[in-house]
Amino acid sequence: MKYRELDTFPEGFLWGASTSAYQVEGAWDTDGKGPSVIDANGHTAPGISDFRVCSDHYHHVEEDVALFAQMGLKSYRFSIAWTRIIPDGDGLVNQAGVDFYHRLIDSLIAHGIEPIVTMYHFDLPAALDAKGGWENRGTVAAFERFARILFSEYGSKVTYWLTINEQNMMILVGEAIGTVKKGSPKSALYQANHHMMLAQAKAILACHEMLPSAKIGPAPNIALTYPETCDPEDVLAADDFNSIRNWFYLDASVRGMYNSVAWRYLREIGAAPNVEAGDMDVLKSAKPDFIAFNYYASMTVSKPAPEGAATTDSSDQQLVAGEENVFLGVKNPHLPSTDFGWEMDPIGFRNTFRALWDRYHLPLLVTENGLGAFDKLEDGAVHDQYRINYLRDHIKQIQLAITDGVEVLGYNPWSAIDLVSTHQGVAKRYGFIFVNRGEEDMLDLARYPKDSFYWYKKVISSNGDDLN
Ligand code: BGP
Repeated sequence: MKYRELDTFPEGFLWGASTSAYQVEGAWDTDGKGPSVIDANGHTAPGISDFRVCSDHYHHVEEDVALFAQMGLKSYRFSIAWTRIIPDGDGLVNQAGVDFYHRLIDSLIAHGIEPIVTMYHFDLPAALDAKGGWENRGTVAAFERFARILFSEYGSKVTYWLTINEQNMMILVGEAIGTVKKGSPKSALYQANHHMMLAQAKAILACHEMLPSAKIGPAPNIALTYPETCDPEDVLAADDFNSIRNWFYLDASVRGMYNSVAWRYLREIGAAPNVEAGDMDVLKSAKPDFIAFNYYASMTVSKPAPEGAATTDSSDQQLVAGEENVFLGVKNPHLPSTDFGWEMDPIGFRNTFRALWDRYHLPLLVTENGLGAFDKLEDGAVHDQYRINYLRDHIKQIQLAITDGVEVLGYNPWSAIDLVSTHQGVAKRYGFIFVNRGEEDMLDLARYPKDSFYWYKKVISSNGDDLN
């Protein structure tokens, strides 16, 4: 539908930006921090940066927050490294780690920036992993304890809480992002998923009990799936993939029930988890206040390949290959791709907003969206017009979604500052601020605002009116 006039962005819209602890902080073993699965897996290929130094945000925190304030950010979405707070995941609390996030949060508040805290973004403590990780039901209690510590430490300063970042990607493509061991069987992954669902529910309940005015929600990666054609079999395959990739996670988080199509799929592949008596009551009783979601692009699938034809699992958050008897990932011929092969679909953003709103009727908070590109520093500047175009096209679609009647709380694109990508090093940059380092050569780690920084500043100060 085309409108003659668009609604404006609401007052108090959270124009922000995002990062995660393990990708931006560095200082991987500083001040008592324990190793996470990412540190322990040494998740990196030759010539690709590891996560030991990243953007060294840990040692540049005041400078970085001052730059965020200069950009005019109203919110900053970051994650807390579980291993800074509790180095082995369930033992003693590390005061230096606790103090670091107090410093960060205080500095944000002093600059008028709303902190949005992700409690867990891919970096499970390695010591818990050694005891079975999320497959071990004991990790649920460890997470609840960690959550309660965060609420009592930071609850008086933080209103917006996100439980688990991209739980769906950890299950579907965990090998690519380094959160699970190679060759983990699907039955183990989906058991881990059930435990994460319980852990999230317990955190939501604890948040509501301890902090009555705080707001908490899940933060999956949600991307609407299109059928390749109007062949009913393609439409069915798209519906199946939407259930398996998107609704399975949100139906459990919001409605406290497992999506029936996804559940049947799990039984079909022998991966339905063991659900103990009372588990579903816990899921049902925990009600999120909003849905946070990360969106990069839509997906497109067709009916599954004929029997015997080669299909592989998804190889990346955005590259979907296919699964025997279920669907086949295909390229969408209508969409351009980034330098890294991720399709770009701003209209798919609006489609995704509408689908989420229709299904759940909860306020929506965008916690990631952005363009990974090979940026070049030239005479102290980075001319990233391609990123401005990408962000502008997506912001226009948010305004259309708002006009459609969707309640949108804010937009926090990835990433506030350059950081290390999940599996493609520092060459794949997303930030508004350039960090001067290479894959293995740390250079001087100096910060340079990119053209997109100045453009976004105008967008924010005009509350989305000035997108040019
Ligand atoms: C999301 C993750 C982020 C992030 C982003 C970009 O899936 O939540 O941690 O890195 O995608 O992905 P990548 O770094 O692989 O380019």
